[in-house]
Amino acid sequence: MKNLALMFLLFFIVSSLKAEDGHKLWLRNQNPKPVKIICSKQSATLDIAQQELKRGWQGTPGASIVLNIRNNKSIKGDGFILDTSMIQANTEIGILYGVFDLLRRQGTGESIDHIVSNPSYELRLLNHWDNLNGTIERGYAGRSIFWHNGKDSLKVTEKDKILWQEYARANASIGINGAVLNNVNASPQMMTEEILKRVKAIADVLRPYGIKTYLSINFSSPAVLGGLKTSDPFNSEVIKWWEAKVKEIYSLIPDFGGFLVKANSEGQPGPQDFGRTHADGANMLADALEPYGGIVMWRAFVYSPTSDDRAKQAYAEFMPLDGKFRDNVIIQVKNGPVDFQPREPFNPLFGAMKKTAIMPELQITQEYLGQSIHLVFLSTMWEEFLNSDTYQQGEGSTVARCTDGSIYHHKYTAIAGVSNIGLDTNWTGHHFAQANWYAFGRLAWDNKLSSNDIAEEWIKLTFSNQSGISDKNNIDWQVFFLYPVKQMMLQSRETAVNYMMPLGLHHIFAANHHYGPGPWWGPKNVRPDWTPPYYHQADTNGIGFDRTRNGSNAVSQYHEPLSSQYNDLNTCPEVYLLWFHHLPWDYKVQPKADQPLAEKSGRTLWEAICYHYENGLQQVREYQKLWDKEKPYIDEQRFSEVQSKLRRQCRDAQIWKDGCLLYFQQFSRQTIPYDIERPIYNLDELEKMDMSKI
Ligand code: GCV
Repeated sequence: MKNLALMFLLFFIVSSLKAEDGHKLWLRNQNPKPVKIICSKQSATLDIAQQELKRGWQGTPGASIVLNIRNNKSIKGDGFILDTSMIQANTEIGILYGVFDLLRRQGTGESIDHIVSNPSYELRLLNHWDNLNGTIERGYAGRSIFWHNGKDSLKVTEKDKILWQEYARANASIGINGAVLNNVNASPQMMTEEILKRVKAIADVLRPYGIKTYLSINFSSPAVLGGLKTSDPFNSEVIKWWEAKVKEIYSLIPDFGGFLVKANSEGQPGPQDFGRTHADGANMLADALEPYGGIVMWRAFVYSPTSDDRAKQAYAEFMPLDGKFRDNVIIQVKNGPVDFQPREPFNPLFGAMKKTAIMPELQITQEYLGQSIHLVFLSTMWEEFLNSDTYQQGEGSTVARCTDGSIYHHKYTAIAGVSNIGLDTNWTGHHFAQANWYAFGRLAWDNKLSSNDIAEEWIKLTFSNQSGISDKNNIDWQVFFLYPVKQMMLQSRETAVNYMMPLGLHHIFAANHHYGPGPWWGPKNVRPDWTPPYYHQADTNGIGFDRTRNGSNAVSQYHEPLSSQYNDLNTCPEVYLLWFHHLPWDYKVQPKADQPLAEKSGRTLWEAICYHYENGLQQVREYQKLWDKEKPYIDEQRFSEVQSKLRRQCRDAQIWKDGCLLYFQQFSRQTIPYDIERPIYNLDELEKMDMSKI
């Protein structure tokens, strides 16, 4: 009888699951109820706010809600106050954010009782690494939604506009308020009149959703495009060229946000080409933008091929410039000192640059984390980063507090995420990669949110079949779908670290594409800091990069007590062991009671490495089993697409494990512990494999 009831319930659930392609993201607006809206003002943004309420209302049918723009001291910037029958904000966009938050709460079953919500960062931007020919650098979800190639590529079509509007809506729903439309490896062509006209068309669609448009610029545009003899930021003709260009941009886009600049990095031109500093270059552009309220986001992603340690360079180049930038310049710093690795300590510039505004740059697109194939929820990584204590102004000076205006008071606070979207129907290639877009927006709005809450919200909004989470049938859904899937998401980043680069290993990817393993890849004609052996330093004596005081001394860039903590093997967190230390293979990994991930007492480093790789692989296998069990709770299309990606992730995790263990074993000269499953690939076949196509 019990079985019959269960079968009936499953049949009911399955038959009510409509096919979904993921295009609607977390905004699925199922069965809205009628609502009365009272709003005394009219504008494009308020019209959208009202439409959204009608499209998604899940509260009492026929209830009334007042949209009230009235100043209130407890509301900051575009924040809002929510009550069951009123949304209050200082700005129109604040009302729209309030509407989306109210609908989100209705969808997840959270309370709506006098909520005051203010953004952590004033500027919350997506960076698109989209090229003018429609390709996307490190994009894994199809081509650009902004740029196409071929004839008529600049013609703005209805299809373009619909997509841009959907994009703007999704961003507004999570509080994102800026978009840089082109790659930081920027083409000078970006500044041509015809391209700027298309930028204007995009800006016009994004504007009512509160999204400002920004552009990446190429520092040598005055010479390459303007025909000047130089692009020296001190040259008066160059200064005039930029002033005229900025004027032209603002005549088309009056609320244009400003420029993002990658200068003197990975071959991009910059002020150092003319003997000037980053500050000289940034300030020249900042002066041109200042009369219009525009800003410059100047990236600190710099490293030269000759340095002894790439991880030290941003700090070395930028610290001496602290206090030399205009107040409309923000230094954009990647979370870690190397490059968006599966795990890095925070970049020591955070908190250290006190007289200059600093903004974190996170990577939503999974360049180094399995691209659009592996299921990796990045929120836990960003939470770990934001909560890292820099100690720069005493204990509790977390990266979040050093960048959001709590500790230092600069003109702007900002955060950016490198976008993972493209023309794929589901926007992000992998259905679960949508959660990373969502999580970035939520954390940019509130940097104290937990990944647990973000994951739970996202699952409810993205997969729940019934509206109104309080429905009693949902107990089954919560126990058998929500909680296990949430656990999988929360664990997934650690899993990827395990099967890719545990214990502080980093940048051991195969060449260029950064997908599969390539710890062996080190051709003589390639600059060493682009090859894995530079980072893992494995030899018969041991493995790891010595950044202690006896090594590159990168530890000195961190404030005490961190500097000594990282320097000392007894206190260095295990997760950063091989980031900061070069250790012998038989080093006994110390148990550290306060670390949840601590190794078992008495394991050698070699054994610990082996178990991490094995655990990573086994964890992905568990996800595969878990997902298969979720079939009754999810529509066929999304179920099978995720299932197929998980199969590939399992195979790739196996390749990572076999490749890394067999390669490092040549140096450790020790057996892989016998309770670990044996490799199924040979090292020589892996070394020959094209790791971008595994
Ligand atoms: C846009 C890494 C990536 C590059 C990227 C660069 C950057 O090196 O591999 O594709 O270029 O970072 O952030 O500028």
